[in-house]
Amino acid sequence: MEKTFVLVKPDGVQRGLVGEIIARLERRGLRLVAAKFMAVSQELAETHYGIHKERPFYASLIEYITSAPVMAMVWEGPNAVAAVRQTMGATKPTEAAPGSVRHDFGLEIGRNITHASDSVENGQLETKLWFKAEELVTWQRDVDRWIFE
Ligand code: IDP
Ligand code: MG
Repeated sequence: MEKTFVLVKPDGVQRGLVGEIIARLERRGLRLVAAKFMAVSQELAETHYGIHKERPFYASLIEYITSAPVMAMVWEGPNAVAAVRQTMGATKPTEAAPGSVRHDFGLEIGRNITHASDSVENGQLETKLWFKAEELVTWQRDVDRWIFE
């Protein structure tokens, strides 16, 4: 089953949106695999956002993601990567589709509430970076056959 890595970023946690975001992913039919409420170290932040190291917003991005706790999660389902990116919406809240998390709760790109992996490969890499293998739960939901074809 395809897996993807999701973060409720510090602004989402501070604004009390953890439950709202989990509810949206559950309602979509995705299945929770792992979750961890945690502070983000400088080192973890820099590894996670290593790809953006040369970008002008890198320093503020690291400051943002380490500024308060985050809710780190892994979700799975058919096309989980694309489905979660769609539920979160485009990076820039003013370009995010109405009904998406970033549209419904956000205004600024630097306060866009969530992170979600952008490919299956990055989903695997990010899951490995944030979670130990034994923290991932393999399970069946009774409703799975009504959601997964
Ligand atoms: P994504 O989170 O939708 O995958 P990325 O392009 O991978 O977007 O950028 C990672 C994060 O960096 C964004 O979610 C956002 O928080 C921040 N970011 C991206 N571009 C900018 C910018 O131009 N200014 C400030 N922050 C930015
Ligand atoms: Mg990204």
